[in-house]
Amino acid sequence: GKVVIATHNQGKLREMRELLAPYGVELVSAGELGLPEPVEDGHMFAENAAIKAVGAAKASGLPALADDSGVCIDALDGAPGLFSANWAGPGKDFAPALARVQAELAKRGATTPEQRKAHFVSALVIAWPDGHQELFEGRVFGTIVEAPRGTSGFGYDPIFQPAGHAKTFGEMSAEEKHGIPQDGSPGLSHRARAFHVLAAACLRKPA
Ligand code: ITT
Repeated sequence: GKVVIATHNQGKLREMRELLAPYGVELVSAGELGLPEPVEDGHMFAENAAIKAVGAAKASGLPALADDSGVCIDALDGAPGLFSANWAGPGKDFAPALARVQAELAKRGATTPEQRKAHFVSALVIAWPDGHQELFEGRVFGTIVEAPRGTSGFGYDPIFQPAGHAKTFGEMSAEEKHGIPQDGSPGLSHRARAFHVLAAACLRKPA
């Protein structure tokens, strides 16, 4: 049956559709259903993902999948973390958020890659209308580069370079950022890795 993708973030929605494409699940977005954006007042990614998934499942009567994610920077004690979307401001223009990251790192004298370590987290919750829910998480470690590079992806992608790679997420194609998770490997991005665990637990590829 149908599954609601409980996000209002277009970049995320595109990636969630791509990651679910091999499974032939019929998807409908929260926006298409006119579902409201719930208040995300949890203290962990998993809590916020549950708020969004349970809210959408109850409102729609369909199973709903939500992703709560963000970038955690070691030198900033994990900021922006849960507040990754908030740093962008209401216009959702990411330039100010990227500039703020650089300013905060400069304030702390963090110039070397070692001092600029960061990781992305994705918490996926699938919830059913009766309130049952399951959580799957993925993360990817890397560094914050000194100046944005690339225009692919969304959010903090132009300033995040995953460990062992020469490109930022902003310089990668969607396929590179996902890391071809469909070949049985866990994938590269936090979201691809979370979907890899979700798929192993609940999804079957059509024969
Ligand atoms: P929904 O709650 O409607 O899903 P949102 O953008 O508010 O949309 P979050 O609260 O989970 O979602 O915020 C996550 C933020 O973290 C997102 O806005 C991006 O700025 C950042 N982020 C998450 N995943 C990312 C990725 O793969 N690449 C770049 N930035 C990412």
